[in-house]
Amino acid sequence: GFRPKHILVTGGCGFIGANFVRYVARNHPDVHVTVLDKLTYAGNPENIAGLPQSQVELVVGDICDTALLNRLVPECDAIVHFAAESHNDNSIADPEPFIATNVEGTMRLLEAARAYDVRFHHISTDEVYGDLALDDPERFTERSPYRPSSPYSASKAASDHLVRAWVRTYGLRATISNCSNNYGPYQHVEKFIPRQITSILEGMRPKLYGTGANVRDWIHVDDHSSAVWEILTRGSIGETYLIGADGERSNIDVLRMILRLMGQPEDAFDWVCDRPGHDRRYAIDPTKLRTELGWRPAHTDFERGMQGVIDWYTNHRDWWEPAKVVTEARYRAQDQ
Ligand code: NAD
Ligand code: TDX
Repeated sequence: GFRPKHILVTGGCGFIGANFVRYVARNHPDVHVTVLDKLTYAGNPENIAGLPQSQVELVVGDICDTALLNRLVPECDAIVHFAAESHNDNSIADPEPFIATNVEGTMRLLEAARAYDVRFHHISTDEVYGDLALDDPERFTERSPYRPSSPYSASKAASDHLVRAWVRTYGLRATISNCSNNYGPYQHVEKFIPRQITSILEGMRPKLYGTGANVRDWIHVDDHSSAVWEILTRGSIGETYLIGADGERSNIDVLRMILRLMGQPEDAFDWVCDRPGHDRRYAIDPTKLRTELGWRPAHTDFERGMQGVIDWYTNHRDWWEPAKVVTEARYRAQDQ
């Protein structure tokens, strides 16, 4: 296996990146971490606060900044690339930053990794495969065709293709993982689960898009982190691994669970207009990751995981209240 000593984590002040940095600090105290994050609306240095300063260092900057990459990348033996514009609704309102960060930014990082011969792991999403019908018996596999629906998922698909091209053409030592929907602490309040929990805590009614029949395949963010660590250290170069934990649920079922756990009537929400092009269903077949690398999720009780997330948002109002005001104003302007 590959034993990294110093990793560069892009987007390490966002939801999944920060949880990954915390995972590494907890489980691999010998690994040094440099976080490179632009601190967009989605990035918050609080997300990695309290970690040992001797282990984790934050550099505020843009992954598109070649001069900065030429300074940071030679010091590392691996890049784990989480930085992205990540929200579908934002990409529908304004696609431009998605191309700049997700496509151009990934290209800049790949060029730096190539120049300094650094191991690269690319974090991607199951959304690159488009959607499945609600009653389709199939799930996504590593062989599913690319068929992205939104500007966000198209930009992530583009970034995956760039990584594959750099592997094939330049021999870059890279791997890709495409994960399903994550839940856990530090997730931005624009996303489905934190939006609904924080709305209830604020005395506002949750908002369900369309019919609520859309299905997402939920995985706890710590299980995503453990899978990424296995792929980074034991995955085969040039390979793609799908990450999922058999967590398919319809949106309306998830919302009713949240309402019930928070002591509300199960119909105490509003139906709002649907997301344009709304993907119906995502579902991951994680067989390759399980058989090749022996990975297993630790969080298999979704209701228990959800209770943990509700408790976290209940106890971290100072963390989310400023973003809540801004986010709901943005949604109101879109009638969502
Ligand atoms: P997020 O929006 O919470 O965090 C993104 C982070 O990237 C922020 O800290 C932001 O400041 C930073 N960033 C954005 N543009 C940057 C730039 N140009 N330079 C440097 N930093 C920049 O996103 P997330 O939900 O944590 O997602 C992280 C990654 O995981 C993304 O690549 C996303 O596509 C992927 N992913 C997310 C999910 C999910 O359920 N959230 C599922 C599968 C894959
Ligand atoms: O208020 C809402 N009401 C609602 O019904 C919001 C914010 C969302 N939804 C629906 C839309 C989706 O069907 O809930 C589902 C989940 O929505 P999001 O949290 O926006 O996630 P999704 O669009 O599925 O994308 C997420 O998973 C894949 C991440 O944001 C992506 O970064 C990741 O690639």
